[in-house]
Amino acid sequence: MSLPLELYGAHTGNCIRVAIALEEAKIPYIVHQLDLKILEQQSPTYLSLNPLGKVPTVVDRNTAGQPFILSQSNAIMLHVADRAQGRLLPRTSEQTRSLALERFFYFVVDVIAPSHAGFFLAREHDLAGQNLLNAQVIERIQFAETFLVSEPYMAGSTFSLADIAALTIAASVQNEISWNTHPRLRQWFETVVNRPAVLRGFGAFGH
Ligand SMILES: N[C@@H](CCC(=O)N[C@@H](CS)C(=O)NCC(=O)O)C(=O)O
Repeated sequence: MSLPLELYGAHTGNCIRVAIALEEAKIPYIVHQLDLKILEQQSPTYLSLNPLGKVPTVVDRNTAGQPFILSQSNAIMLHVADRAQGRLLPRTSEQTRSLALERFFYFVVDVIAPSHAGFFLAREHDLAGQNLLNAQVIERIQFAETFLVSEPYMAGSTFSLADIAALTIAASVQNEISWNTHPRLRQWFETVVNRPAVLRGFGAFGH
């Protein structure tokens, strides 16, 4: 039997996406919670795992106990999907898998990345820049209404990594989304946000 995977992180979107992926994949894991406010991510012990001092980091050990370490949330999600026997990335055909990756990267690159950039602009008091990026984020989330015209999930008939990426960013700006004019998006959000594994993933770091 393999050892539980160890997830180091905090209550941030990058870490929560990983926790949801692990929950959906039914992979046993242990949480090591870091307090970013007191810079636990800069402790020598943590830096020995992730020299960049960022969260998340996972330590996945083989049966002999040898550690395999990853510290990019998106790479971790793909690693989890590889172990999830099709639960997070469909294996029915190359096209269904590629479409799931297309939509996953849409949310990661075109929505989550500008949202992070807006966060840094706000820290520099560049409110105009932050507002511009924030408007782009909302517009692009709402564009996902078109992904849901004939399928219930972001990349087709089954829940995938694309839904995990979409739902954490949608949850973080849910008061700014025009739900009434995007009924499919609303229906999708209400369904996925209440999945038991998603609820457990959101709660993995407290709150
Ligand atoms: N590329 C990394 C980014 C990780 C990242 O920026 N993590 C932030 C939290 S969302 C962090 O560790 N912040 C603490 C710090 O910068 O000290 C990933 O997606 O895993």
